[in-house]
Amino acid sequence: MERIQNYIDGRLAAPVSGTYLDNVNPATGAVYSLIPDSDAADVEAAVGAAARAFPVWSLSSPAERFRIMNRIADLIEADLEAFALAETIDTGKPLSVSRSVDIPRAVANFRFFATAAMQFGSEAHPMAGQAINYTLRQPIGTVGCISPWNLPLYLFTWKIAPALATGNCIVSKPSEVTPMTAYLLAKVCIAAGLPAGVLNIVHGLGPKAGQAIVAHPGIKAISFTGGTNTGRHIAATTAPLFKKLSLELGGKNPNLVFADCDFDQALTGAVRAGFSNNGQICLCGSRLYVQRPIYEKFRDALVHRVAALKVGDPLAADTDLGALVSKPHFEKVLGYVALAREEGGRILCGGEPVQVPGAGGWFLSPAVIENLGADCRTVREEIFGPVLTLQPFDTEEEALELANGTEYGLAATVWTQDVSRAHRVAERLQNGIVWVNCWMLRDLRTPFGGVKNSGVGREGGWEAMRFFTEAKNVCVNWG
Ligand code: TXE
Repeated sequence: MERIQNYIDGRLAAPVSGTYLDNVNPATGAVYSLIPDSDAADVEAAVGAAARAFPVWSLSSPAERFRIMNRIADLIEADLEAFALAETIDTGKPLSVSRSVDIPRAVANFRFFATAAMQFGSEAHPMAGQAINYTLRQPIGTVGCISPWNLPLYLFTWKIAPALATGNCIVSKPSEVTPMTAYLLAKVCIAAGLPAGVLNIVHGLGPKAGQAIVAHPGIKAISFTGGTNTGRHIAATTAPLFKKLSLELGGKNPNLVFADCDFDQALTGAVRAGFSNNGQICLCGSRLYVQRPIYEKFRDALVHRVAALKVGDPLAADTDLGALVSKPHFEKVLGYVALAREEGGRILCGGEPVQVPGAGGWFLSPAVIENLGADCRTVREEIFGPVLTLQPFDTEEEALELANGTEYGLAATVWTQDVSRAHRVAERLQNGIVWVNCWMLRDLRTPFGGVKNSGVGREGGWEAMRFFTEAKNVCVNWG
């Protein structure tokens, strides 16, 4: 049985405790590897390594960081099939998705922020005849990056890349549910010649290894993606330590389809937004609102499309939806389908366990549920699975009230061919991201994050470069 290792001080290392946790393949339900059950001792070693590496790494040239980050990207690309297979076995998502989305995006993260390192600058403010102010943007020191299981390497590198590009050293922890691609990344970093201690990867449980990272006084900033409750706990831990904090949390995203939309475009978009990655993306459009004149036609066409999605072996080329990521998560999602029934929902399709021949894991048929009011828990709480709620609306005002009516505020999608309505609605939606006539169209230069219970801070582009640097104003009097 393969034993995943931590990556500390430039070397692969067993956990200090010597204890390991099972790593399960969700498509088969079988343990297929072991991950370190790391604790504060491992984090302490990682923080020490990062502190030793910081003086040299922080003064490395942007060109050197550009070179080595692109080398890492090259080596991931060269081994894309192995990364994609590891991602699929860890997460249960179709291999076609790992191959076309997750791993290429991790490569893009390194390349994008390698280039940002070469372009990143700051501003100066002259005081005519008297002084000049200039802003120094300097790396923070050792930063903590903690990521979730849904897009493992994609979200892990989305944090690590800007932290490296800005000259920081890192103590990171991927989700214990999906550790394998981070382990492969550690091997790539060694092969790429990343200096020892610049990046450290500590595997293990959130409340144990993760908490040790969040609470360590030597770690000056935390970039976290995960559940809202966990984010709340991390905020409470870091606030008294005055750490910089970026929280990318949950979402319960509205998808507004107006009667004047491009029907087929909106229909395809609604299926993608609702069921990509089995609905296990914080950006998924899990609350679908359709304007009444086209509601029944849209509903029937949607149910037909969703019912045709193939749930199956993630390794099969024609699989649309693989396994959910774990048994506990499968049971959580199934619990919400039962709750929807209790709340008066009409299940139009799906919501049932699926027995996939030859696989023993956790598969669920994608569900579309109507007749749930705005105050239902099924409509208000993040399910994070293949469960889409559907409701008609009449006016733009009503659509905005429904869309803004939850504690979350991450992403919203609007389908309309009325350009004025598009801008008017986008301005009034309480979200960090609004897509019009598209979904998940991503430009890495743009700010990324949510409002309300969807998080604090922004990732992406210069926002990420600024998060991982301190701005020092130097004022030189020459008058
Ligand atoms: O998140 P967790 P999980 C939502 C989604 C999902 C729920 C739980 O609703 O069902 O969150 O998912 C680490 N100190 N999103 O279990 O538990 C943990 O080990 C430090 C939305 O993935 O928050 C893992 O590495 N770290 C989200 C990471 O935090 C701690 C994507 C996330 O785990 C910790 C994923 C602690 N006390 C889930 N407790 C999005 N916005 O994309 C846990 N961790």
